[in-house]
Amino acid sequence: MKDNVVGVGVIGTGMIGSLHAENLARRTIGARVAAVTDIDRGRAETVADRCGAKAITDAIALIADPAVDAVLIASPDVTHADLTVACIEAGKPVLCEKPLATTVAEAERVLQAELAAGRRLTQVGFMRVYDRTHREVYDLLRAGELGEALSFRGRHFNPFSGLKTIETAIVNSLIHDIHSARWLMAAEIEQVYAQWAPALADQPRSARFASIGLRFASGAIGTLEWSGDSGYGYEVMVEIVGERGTAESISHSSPVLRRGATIAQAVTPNWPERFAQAYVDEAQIWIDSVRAAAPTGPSAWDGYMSLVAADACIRSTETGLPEAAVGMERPDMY
Ligand code: ISE
Repeated sequence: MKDNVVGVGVIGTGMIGSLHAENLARRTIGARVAAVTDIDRGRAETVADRCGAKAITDAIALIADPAVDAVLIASPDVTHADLTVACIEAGKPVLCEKPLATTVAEAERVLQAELAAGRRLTQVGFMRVYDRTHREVYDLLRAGELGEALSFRGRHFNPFSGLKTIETAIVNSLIHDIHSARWLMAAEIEQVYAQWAPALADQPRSARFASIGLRFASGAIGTLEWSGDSGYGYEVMVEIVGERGTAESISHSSPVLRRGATIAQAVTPNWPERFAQAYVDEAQIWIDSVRAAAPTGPSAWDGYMSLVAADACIRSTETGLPEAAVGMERPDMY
């Protein structure tokens, strides 16, 4: 690290990768984008030019590059586990976009790599923990304002962004809500029951809407509601029912307009707008943790246990029954 400035290598310069690169280059103190790579070389060159970085053709070469002190992985989901393991083995801190992996076995391989390294190097991109409206609910819960948490409700409605299978909806999108549930309820998910409505009648594993029942190790229960085509924009909210009341996060911060016998409120179009500040805060907190060599935020364990619950959800869609979510013993390191 030169002059205590973290040189970050960004792998993947699609929507989320280029957003992270811009945040690291322009909105983060103590960081610079040293290198970027993408299988689309033109896209990598464009982002590299914008961020004053070099474009490297290969992800493994980027991880090994001496100018790269830490790595941000925003490449396709199936590449996350291998690239995270490569960062751990190179001894470089890594912020891996969710999901940590696409299977439990792959996520466990990342855990084993960190256990072999004897230290946490991985943070997983569950950026909702940095969203103000989620943190306000978290703080109320941890302050005991609601008493014991009895139930969790999560709503995650997306505008249409292409046909998704129920597996992709769970592993790529609902993985956020699974982590939010574990994080806010401070309890692992023990059992799930997944139901969904297909997007296309002739493609039964396509997903338009999903509803997932949860039971936590604490005995609390919950539901996750997901849409792949909301028809009105992007909405993410959580609601916790406690012994002494409920806490609901605010979904929309825009003004409520009353005019012509109508009440209206603008809805954020999609996740980059809804979580713009959360991504900036995630980058700054990650860079601060790298400079201090003090890992923070969602860990590889969170990535792994979220996948354990996601895998149970997929099994539930196959059996049509509630399924148990059972992970490995929690290592002391987490
Ligand atoms: C996307 O990858 C994200 O991470 C967004 O936060 C989520 O809302 C969206 O459904 C995912 O596809």
